[in-house]
Amino acid sequence: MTDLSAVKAALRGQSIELPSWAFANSGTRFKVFGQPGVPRTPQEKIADAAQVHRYTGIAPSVALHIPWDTVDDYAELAAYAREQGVRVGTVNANVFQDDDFKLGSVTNPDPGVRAKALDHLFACIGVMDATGSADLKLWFADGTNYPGQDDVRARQDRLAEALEAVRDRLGPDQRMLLEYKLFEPAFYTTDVPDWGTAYAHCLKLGDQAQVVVDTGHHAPGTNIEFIVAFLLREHKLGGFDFNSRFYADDDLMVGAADPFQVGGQAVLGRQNRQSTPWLTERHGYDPTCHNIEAKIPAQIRSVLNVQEATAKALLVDAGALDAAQRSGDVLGANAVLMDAYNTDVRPLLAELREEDGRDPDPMAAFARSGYLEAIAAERVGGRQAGWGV
Ligand code: AOS
Ligand code: ZN
Ligand code: ZN
Repeated sequence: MTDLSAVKAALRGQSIELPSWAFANSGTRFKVFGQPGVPRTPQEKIADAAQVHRYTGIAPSVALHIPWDTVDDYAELAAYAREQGVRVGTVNANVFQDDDFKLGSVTNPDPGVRAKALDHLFACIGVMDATGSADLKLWFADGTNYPGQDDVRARQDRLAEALEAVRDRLGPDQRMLLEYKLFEPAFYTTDVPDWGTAYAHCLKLGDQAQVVVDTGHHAPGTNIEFIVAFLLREHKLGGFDFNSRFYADDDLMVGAADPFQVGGQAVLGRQNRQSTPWLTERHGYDPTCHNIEAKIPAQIRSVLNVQEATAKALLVDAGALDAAQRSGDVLGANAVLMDAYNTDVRPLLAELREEDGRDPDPMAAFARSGYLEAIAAERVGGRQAGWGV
């Protein structure tokens, strides 16, 4: 039997970090569709993210992307976030949008370009110092497009050198989170293509380095639950970029392609007898591609999808599952999971919100609030996420 008050307590401890750039205009290389009222400044992105937290209660921090969120005074930005009821979270480095980085950033064959990339990573640590952020997220677009283009092994050496320099610059309470991605924008080799590569680098770097699992960054058929279980066991799971993945890295709403996978990962967190990753403070998600749907409601929907998956994971009867597994009862073990997965957790979550003084239906409450209409009237000239900012 599952103790519902313990489930609620665990859900109250959940926090999901929102990406600032998800609130700006975004799109694909084919077209960026503008939306009315999109933020013009980092402050407006934070204000929008704060709306998601206001209606869900589980999105209390906002990840920055530098230089997309460049401001003169980062301490002031952090204070502004606090006034809005949220805080600055992970700082995402961007070493992929400068002409100099055409052949790579920290793995570029040119030492001058590598130094420039490293300087940017150090600057991001400066932003962390000023905002109180504990985490630096590193995703590199580095790789090659053609066999023979560069020395793949030498690029690993350059990567290791840069990562060590970053590690040495971190404060004692700061972490570096290394994200991997199978392909794109490089199409022949990617310098951090998979969890194994990220893990190998992080292992050498020590305790302050951990791996980020972006759920959209794998080949079709990859068992992400296994990766999560492995990294949890090694204490190397730094966080998630929640994402969907119908075909490749689509950055659509969390769980849109495979709701069971999100739940499965939460379950694995429990099976590993650690708090689920969703219940730690350090995870975020990265849906940046709300091109055709309104951004704030899409973020609310994503956050709620993760919350529902978490609730299902918490409802798994751990005792029954353990007994079934130990006795080799394959069907029984699977049935325990499916019982939890098939539970409609929406009434439980509505009750939780009401107990906490929130509207039981965050989507409807936000729609009624008039916020979207207000920003559409107030803000003119909102920009695309990053590019040109
Ligand atoms: C890119 O595919 C990654 O998911 C990164 O997390 C990236 O920094 C983010 O999507 C913003 O572009
Ligand atoms: Zn990502
Ligand atoms: Zn991605």
